Amino acid sequence: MGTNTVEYIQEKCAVMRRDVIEMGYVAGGRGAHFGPALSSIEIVASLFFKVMNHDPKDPRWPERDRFVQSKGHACLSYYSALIESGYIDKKYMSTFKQDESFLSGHPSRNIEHGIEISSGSLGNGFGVACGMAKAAKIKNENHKVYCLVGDGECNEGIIWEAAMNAAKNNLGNLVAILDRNGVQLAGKTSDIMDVDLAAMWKAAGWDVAVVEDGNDLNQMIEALEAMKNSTVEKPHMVIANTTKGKGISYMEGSLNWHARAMDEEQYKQAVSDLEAAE
Ligand SMILES: Cc1ncc(C[n+]2csc(CCOP(=O)(O)OP(=O)(O)O)c2C)c(N)n1
Repeated sequence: MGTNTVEYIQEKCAVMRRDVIEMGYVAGGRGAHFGPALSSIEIVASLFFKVMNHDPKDPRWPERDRFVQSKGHACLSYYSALIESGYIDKKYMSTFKQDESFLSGHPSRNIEHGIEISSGSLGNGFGVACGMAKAAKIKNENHKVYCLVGDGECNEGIIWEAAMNAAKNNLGNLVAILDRNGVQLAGKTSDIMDVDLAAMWKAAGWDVAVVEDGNDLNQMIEALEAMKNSTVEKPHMVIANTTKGKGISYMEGSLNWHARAMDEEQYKQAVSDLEAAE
């Protein structure tokens, strides 16, 4: 995956945004987490199409890098990456959130389709990712563990317990990415817990980098590659400033599109926004 050009990954991002809209619309009245998925597209695409060492044809390859989407409610960005990289056939898109589908509203462990762990209870996936990195280190395995967390998710106590433990264990094989979109479920992140996240992660003992625009593919890839190649024996944190709902005019930065059902008119507008951007 490491040889893909930025232009190629940019095209993948466009297709992934379209996949998010198609799957979310299929969910009908059950609704979908559109905003959290759309802010994280460039983060997930950078990992799956450039940074991570993995093989969609061999999902159980022991040396594969692991990805954990701790902000599991944003599963549509994860599913779109798994679809576009070949872990999941496109025919399953129409089953999102339907009864009996493996494409549930939060990721459910399914190694054959590239889903390493179940997640959705905020903070939990991050704790598991820290444990996976520690296990790899104990077993002298060379793969890395990448974990996507949300900024609202950092309000969870479990995050800090796991973060301090990862630093204590010098988990240089762990790279977390914080999707700093500034909006959580119940409001703006700054209105709920107004903290300096970079300072907090540094204080917890992590190697921290900040990406000015996490929806800019070049910036995202550069930061992730730097952390991947870093020899610093500390867990790594990339804080990516992003826009919730990125790419859809009426969703960008909105408090209304954390999760909800999409009607036909909104669907048509979303498709037209994406087509205009191409
Ligand atoms: C333990 C737990 N508490 C509450 C929730 C409900 N919940 C789902 S998403 C969310 C907000 C997450 O915000 P953030 O981490 O900023 O992610 P974003 O949606 O902005 O990407 C909340 C409170 C949950 N999933 N798990």
